[in-house]
Amino acid sequence: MHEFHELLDTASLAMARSEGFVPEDLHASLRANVASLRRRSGFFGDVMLVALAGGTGSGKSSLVNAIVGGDVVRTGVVRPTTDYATAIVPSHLREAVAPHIARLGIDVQMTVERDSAIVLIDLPDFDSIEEAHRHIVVEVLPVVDAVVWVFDPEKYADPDIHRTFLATLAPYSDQFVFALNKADTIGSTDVVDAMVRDLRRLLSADGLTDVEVVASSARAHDVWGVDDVVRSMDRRLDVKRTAYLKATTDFRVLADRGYRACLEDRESNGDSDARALAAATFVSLGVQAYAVHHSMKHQD
Ligand SMILES: Nc1nc2c(ncn2[C@@H]2O[C@H](COP(=O)(O)OP(=O)(O)OP(=O)(O)O)[C@@H](O)[C@H]2O)c(=O)[nH]1
Ligand SMILES: [Mg+2]
Repeated sequence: MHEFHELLDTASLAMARSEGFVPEDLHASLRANVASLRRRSGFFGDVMLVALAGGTGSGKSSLVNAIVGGDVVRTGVVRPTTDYATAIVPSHLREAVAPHIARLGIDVQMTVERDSAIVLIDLPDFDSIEEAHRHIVVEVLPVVDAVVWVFDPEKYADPDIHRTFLATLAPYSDQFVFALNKADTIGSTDVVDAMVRDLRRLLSADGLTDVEVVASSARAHDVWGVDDVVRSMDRRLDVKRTAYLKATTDFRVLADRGYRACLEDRESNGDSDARALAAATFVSLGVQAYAVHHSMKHQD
């Protein structure tokens, strides 16, 4: 897509022009985004990377197994069970995506016979006693195209999850699917429905718009609702568009940060033409990212 390549060029230009005016971590994010998107150019829009994220024991690994229909990743009663990010790659995609996934810091890749354009990524928990787990989640979330957030009835209202993760990710609402898993542990369907509504309300208070929450049970031998999770993924996460929507949202967020950083730098160091040019380039980046995002989102 021509406009998308122009957007990457503007991002590179913003990087070059803002050197010294914006914080190094902003530069690093821009650099990583551009490099990763250029690396993916051969299969961008044909493959979608979807992570499963959530608290310990919410059933992420069980849900992965239920979605792919096999015991692919380890599940367990001893918490936490999953120690590293694992990509579940349909075999026909392996050659194209394996090197890219390895460079994202996802060490383990499992191949499954599955006619799908989705690479699922089973993450460790983010509320672990193991700080390393949270670290992995924080590293991996920004590099995937979409996330299935897996909650359970006990912890779905945990303020840490809402405040630390979801409220900061409000611009990415379109990239998310929500499962209230372990719904089988609640005896009454009325109570499950009330919890689904309550979770939807909490997500909306986090600033996430148009969310869908689906109740599921991924318990071995009592699987239900997982088809609804998959349908929610199909409805919300179009393979052709999702990677573009995610990337353009990243650039909108980074352009906004870059522009603000330039203004702050002016407060401290006074006017300069070079900085004004950097600020203007961030504005261009934001406008271009918005235009590509809008046209992808509303394309038939
Ligand atoms: N009743 C019930 N049990 C479930 C469900 N999903 C998972 N479990 C059980 O809950 C325990 C934890 O499941 P996992 O799939 O390992 O959970 P996880 O989120 O991957 O856990 P971590 O890897 O530690 O973060 C296991 O004993 C599963 O069998 C569910 O929907 N209902
Ligand atoms: Mg797990």
